[in-house]
Parts: sequence; structure tokens; C-alpha cells
Amino acid sequence: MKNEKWITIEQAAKKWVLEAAKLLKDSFENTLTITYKSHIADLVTDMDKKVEQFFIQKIQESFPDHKVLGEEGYGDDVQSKSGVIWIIDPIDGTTNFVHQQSNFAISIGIYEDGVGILGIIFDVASGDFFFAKKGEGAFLNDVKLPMLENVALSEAVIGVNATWVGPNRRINHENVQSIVRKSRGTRSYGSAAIELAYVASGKIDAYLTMRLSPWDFAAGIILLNEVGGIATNADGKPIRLLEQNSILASKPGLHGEMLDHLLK
Ligand code: 2AM
Ligand code: CA
Ligand code: CA
Ligand code: CA
Repeated sequence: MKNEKWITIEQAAKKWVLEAAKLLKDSFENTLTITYKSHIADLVTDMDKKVEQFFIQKIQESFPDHKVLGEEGYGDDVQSKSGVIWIIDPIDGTTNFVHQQSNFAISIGIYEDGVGILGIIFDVASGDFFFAKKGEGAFLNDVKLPMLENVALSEAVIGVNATWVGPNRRINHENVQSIVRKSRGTRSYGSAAIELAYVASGKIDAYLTMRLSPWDFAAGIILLNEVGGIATNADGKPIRLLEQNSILASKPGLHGEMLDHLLK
């Protein structure tokens, strides 16, 4: 992917992410307008909408033939994987953005005909800039990330949130319980994009979650691909790019060990 076209797209995407991050940081000075989407825990702010619209305007100006799929719905009604598609989460971790002003990210995955080419996850408050380009590797703040090496579950730190607790129609909670018990520890950061970036950079060893949308995982799975990580559904099946998916993202051998628990 060394061709001119993708160098231009990469430079534009990185520049716009830094500009959007400035909008978010500057917004800390102002009062946020917060509303609910599906329920009281499903927050959206004026900044989620503003940042998504910022990207769409930039993309339409510079790349009118590209499509955009964004969480807040200002992009295109994307039904097919053909062409270049920017899959954008303007703020991943809106609850953290509202409650903590940290641990939230801008996440952008750019695909061509369904193949992930560029992934960016920018943890705005910490300044950690995760980037990947197909065939060229994944980077944290311009330092190339090493390939992931296997680790046993007993020595692994697993990213998992508490939604699996108790009866859950999406997963057998006893199977997750056995993973949690056998692991060295669990973490929950409240941003799927950051958690996927942490798997790619080895800060955690795996991430398991029950239902994510394309904008939550689009960038993260591109990062993972570049470092030899594995990302599938929680039942081991391939992720469907334009649909909601459960996600098991992990170091290579650990992925199989966790699947053994999940498929019991
Ligand atoms: P979001 O902040 O962009 O909505 C923890 O809540 C993680 O799950 C975040 O990455 C969040 O993304 C994502 N998530 C996906 N669907 C969600 C929902 N309906 N409510 C809250 N968070 C959701
Ligand atoms: Ca949301
Ligand atoms: Ca999200
Ligand atoms: Ca979001």
C-alpha cells in the first residue's frame, strides 16, 4: 500500500484526527450538551456529533468518491463493502469523555473493498496515537509495535467489562467466569477502541466483549492484523464488517485457549 493514493489518505486522516482531538480538548472548557440514545447509559454529546460532521465534511471535500460509516449517522447509508469506506467513531468511550475527560478515543478504520488498509486510534487525553497500515505494521507514537507472542491464560490480563455477569442471552456466563478465574487479572477501560489498541500493543493480552458495532472495532482489527493478533466473534467465527459482532481479540495461541472455554 505504498502507492500515492494511500499516502495522501494517510496524511489527511492523521492531520484531521489531530485537529478533531483539539476540538475535543477545547470542549473541556465548555458545558457539554448530553442526551440519551437507546437508554440512560447510552450517552451522546454535542461533541460526538460535531466531530463526526467535521470528518465527513473533510472527507467529502478531499475524497468525494469515498463513503463514510459513522456512529452518529451523518455519513452514508453503507450497504456494501465496495470502494473506499471510512468507518468512524468520533468519540469511543463517550461515558468516559463525560465522566472522566480521559480514556476516550477517536477511532478510524479505512477499508477498500472490505480490506482494512489504515487504522487510527487516538487516545486524546493520554496522547497515545496508534496507527496501522496494511503490510507496513502497527505503530504507537511512531514506534513500530513488535509481533505479539503467545501467553498462557494463567499469565494473561484480559480486557472484559461486566456485562457478561449473570444470565445473559449472548453468552454462557459460566464460561466467561472460568476465563476470568483462570486469568492473571481483568481490566475494563470503557473504550472498545482503546482496549483493542491495548491488545495490539501488548498492554493487555486479550479483549472479550459481547456486542460491538463496526465503528467500535474497524480500526482495532487493522492494528491487530499487523502484529499477528487474532480477532473473531466470541464463537470463533469471522467478524462481519458491517454488522454488530461479539469480539474475541487476542494474542495468537491464547485465542484458542479462550475459545476452548467459550465453546464448552
Ligand atoms: P461508545 O462510547 O462509542 O458508545 C463501553 O461502553 C464501550 O462499548 C465503548 O467503546 C462504547 O462505545 C461501546 N458501546 C457499544 N454500544 C454501546 C451502547 N449501546 N451503550 C454504551 N456503550 C456502547
Ligand atoms: Ca455511543
Ligand atoms: Ca464506540
Ligand atoms: Ca462513539
